[in-house]
Amino acid sequence: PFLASLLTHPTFISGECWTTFIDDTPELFALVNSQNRAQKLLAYLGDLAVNGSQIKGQIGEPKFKGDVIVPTLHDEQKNVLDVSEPCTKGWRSIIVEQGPEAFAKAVRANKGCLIMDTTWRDAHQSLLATRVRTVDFLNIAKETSYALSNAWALECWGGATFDVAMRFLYEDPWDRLRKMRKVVPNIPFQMLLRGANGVAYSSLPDNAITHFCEQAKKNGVDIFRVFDALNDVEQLEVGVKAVLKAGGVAEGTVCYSGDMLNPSKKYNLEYYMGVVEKIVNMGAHILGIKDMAGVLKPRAATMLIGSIRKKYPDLPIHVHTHDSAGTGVASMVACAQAGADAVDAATDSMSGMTSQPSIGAIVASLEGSEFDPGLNAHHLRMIDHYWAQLRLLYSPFEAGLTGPDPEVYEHEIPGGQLTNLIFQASQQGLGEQWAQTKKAYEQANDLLGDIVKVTPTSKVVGDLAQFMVSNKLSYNDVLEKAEQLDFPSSVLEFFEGLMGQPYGGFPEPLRSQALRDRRKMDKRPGLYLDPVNFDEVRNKLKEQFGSYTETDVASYVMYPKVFEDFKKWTLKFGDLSVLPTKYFLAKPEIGEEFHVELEKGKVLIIKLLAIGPLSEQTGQREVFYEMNGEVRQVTVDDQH
Ligand code: 3PY
Ligand code: ZN
Repeated sequence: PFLASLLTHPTFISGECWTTFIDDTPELFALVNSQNRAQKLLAYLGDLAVNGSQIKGQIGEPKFKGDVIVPTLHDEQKNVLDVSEPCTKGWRSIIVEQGPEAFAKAVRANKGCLIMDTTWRDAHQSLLATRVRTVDFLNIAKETSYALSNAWALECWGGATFDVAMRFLYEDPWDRLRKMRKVVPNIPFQMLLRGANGVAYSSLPDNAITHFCEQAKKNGVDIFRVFDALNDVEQLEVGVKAVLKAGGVAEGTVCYSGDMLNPSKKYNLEYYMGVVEKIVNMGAHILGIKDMAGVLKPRAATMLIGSIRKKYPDLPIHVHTHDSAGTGVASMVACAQAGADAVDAATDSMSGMTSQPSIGAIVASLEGSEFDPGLNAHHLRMIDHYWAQLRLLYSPFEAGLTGPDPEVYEHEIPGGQLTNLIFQASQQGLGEQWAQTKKAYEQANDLLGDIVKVTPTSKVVGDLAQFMVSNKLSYNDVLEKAEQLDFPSSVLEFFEGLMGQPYGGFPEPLRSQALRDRRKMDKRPGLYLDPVNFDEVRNKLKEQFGSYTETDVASYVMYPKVFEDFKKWTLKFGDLSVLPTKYFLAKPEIGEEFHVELEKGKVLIIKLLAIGPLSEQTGQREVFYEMNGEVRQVTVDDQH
């Protein structure tokens, strides 16, 4: 078709000046570009048709086979709400027009307890292995801008979504952020930043964090929840300072671990109040309390939030939890009553268990009280109809949880990790081993000195637990054989000090016996690491990929190998974020027609016609598609 367009183009026919032809006729090259994209897309679809989905962690095909229906919202007079343009009313305007301090003041002055909806980040991270794709947020974005216009924020970025987007979904996380921002201009966007670890699994040079936060703010993040997995305030401060420099709202966060109500436990009220004081002194705008495992019982919530509220009457408090033991709603209600300004919840069909507690349940519990979050319960239910379908569409990533797990009070496994570990155990057919893993996790935590467990330290405990189970090592075996054992690399990194300093110090002699002649950092790692040479990175990317953006630079600095692999993948298959999830995860039926919008106004109508026989000589198959009425053929290596 390119040649045909060229040969029939009037300028070409007229034989006029060829040298300006290229510049004056961009439509031909746009055509080549979209044909290239279409060809790459077919390469992916062909591969999927022959070899099945290669998406890591996918078991089977989606349970949802139909077309996802986007619900209609109604206003108070029961008229259909026009959502052709996103809603413009919401808390974000204060951040944009008056800045972070004004936002902090305004939310503190607000009477009710606001809600942050975590559906776009933590809920799918904790239930569906972080696999929800950009297109599925965008399809409900405008409706969400109305239904949640009075929300504190949408948590929609950071945490594991950053690397999973590139690693497993072949999407650019920055592109996701920019696209979401366009269609939700009114609700603050919140991200999760792992302090000096950025969105990676161990510390990076300080200037990497500064650059990352600057880019995140520029591309659409408003509020940054910054935590350190060990509550190491020096590590935390690296993140908070970077956010302040970027002009973002800094939510300095203390991670809640153990059981404050139990006097024999390591982390008590005094400990938490000490960390809070340091966070306040850092200049954070908001205080975050992060209960990553869902072990903050309602009575502890009352005590903790009540004490902080009493000491800091002007400090906005925002609480995060998981519903692992089933107490999430009760705890969040207790937080609201004790003086929290905002609590976290997820849309009903993506809530509960390892996810956040249900938004509908919290709204109903606070309705009509002085803590009413000010959300429209009917609109929330409509949005949830969409997510109920999506939950089934992503069923291949379910961990198969069936109910709350009060054992979390013992093992303290964070929500996101719990599903991951169950998933791994079930994938290996090790149901029995799962009970052992939970026990081993508890023992591994004790061996490491009862540390605060959240990414990346939770991975350290999890890796040690799996190491103990697979090598049949008891607690005592680890202590006795430490000098001979080849510990997992995350454990060694933790012992080196690459994740910061644990409260109460490292366990000795285990640390020295495990490290042998490896280094020991007794200060924060950023003081040992050379700063990133950004010009060097830019040159490297230009050389390797021809061009780069500043957000590519940030991705590369955070995850060099993952970014390179992602770029190579897109060179092969193009930008797959446009493909509806149903056809990203499974092949269509023969003859089934579907649409892909490559870009605005450029729609491909695709139909799978046939999958050819296996060629004994080449090990390949021909796959035939119809694309916008033309038959197209792709040759695919059969991996079976
Ligand atoms: C993350 O760091 O990704 C988390 O969700 C921690 O809770
Ligand atoms: Zn969480």
